[in-house]
Amino acid sequence: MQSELRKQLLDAFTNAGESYLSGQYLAELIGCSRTAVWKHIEELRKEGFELEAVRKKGYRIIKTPEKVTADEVLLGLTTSFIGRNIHYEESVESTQKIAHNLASQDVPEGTVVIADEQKSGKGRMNRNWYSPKYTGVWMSLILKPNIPLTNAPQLTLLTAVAVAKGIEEVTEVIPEIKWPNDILIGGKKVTGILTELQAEADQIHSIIVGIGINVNQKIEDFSSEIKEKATSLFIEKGEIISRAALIRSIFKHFEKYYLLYLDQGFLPIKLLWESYAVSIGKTIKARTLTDVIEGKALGITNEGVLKIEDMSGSIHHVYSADIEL
Ligand code: BT5
Repeated sequence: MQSELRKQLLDAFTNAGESYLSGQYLAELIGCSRTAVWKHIEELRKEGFELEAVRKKGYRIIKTPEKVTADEVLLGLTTSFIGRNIHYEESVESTQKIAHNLASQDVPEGTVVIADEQKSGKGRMNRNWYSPKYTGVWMSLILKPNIPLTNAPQLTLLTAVAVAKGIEEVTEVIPEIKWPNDILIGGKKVTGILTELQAEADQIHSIIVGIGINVNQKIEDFSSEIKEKATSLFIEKGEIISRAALIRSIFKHFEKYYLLYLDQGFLPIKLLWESYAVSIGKTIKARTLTDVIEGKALGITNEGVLKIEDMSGSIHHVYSADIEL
């Protein structure tokens, strides 16, 4: 985790924008010695930040590194608790696994695990999630909402809205959401969300929301298994996208919607979700663990449950499924 001093330093550079900050000013602002400021600036340089130092003016950051380290995400982050504690690793098996461990150690809500590569990224029901190095956003967010266990799936839908908004803000491409956990562009999957729980009886201890976004992959980077059905923001937009900027934007939207949700419930999130929904009104096939239901997707209930009307006119409530459009 980042030291408080480092966070304050990055916040100061965030607020300064293009302006220079002197070592003296930073030391006074943060309440430390100029040597301590200098030491942290040297560490940022080692991480790949380029800082310009001008005599009598001070420092400013002119280039950030390729990785999505905690420092790079924190520079420019405007949230108050989502993503404020970042656990970054270059390569992991799965960020979900690390987040589960952290969650049981009582880390603050909003703590996030971010990796530049996952060697065994997880999808739902033990499926694989391809997470190659430096090309995507692979992260797990720890939440501790005081909500009934049965409402936990609503957080998958809330996350989908926050990610869709983030993608839209950073790329100007408008994605679509496929219930419950896919974000698509042009019918191809760009993001998957995996929501897992730590709970006792019907009391939620933590919710771990895993988010995987294909950002800078080229078509040839996808394995043959998913080539036909996956896409990346680079493929759709035609330019390299800053992963750190995307993460910051998602955190900003997530915090706003999460606070709204805790205050007002699922309804406002439902309306936002519907504005991105791709399957509503269409004929779909829903594969649940026990059944296949084919019919018209009518929408989601006020609780976030999918409603399907089959050929005989019966209405089915679907809590969890894979959807074919
Ligand atoms: C998901 O599962 O879509 C949830 C994916 C969650 C991944 C994140 S990354 C950070 C965190 N740490 C983890 O270990 N996981 C989470 P599901 O709906 O079951 O979809 C899985 C299916 O999507 C696979 O069976 C493939 O067909 C396909 N797939 C795998 N990797 C993909 C990728 N990178 N892009 C698009 N599709 C992919």
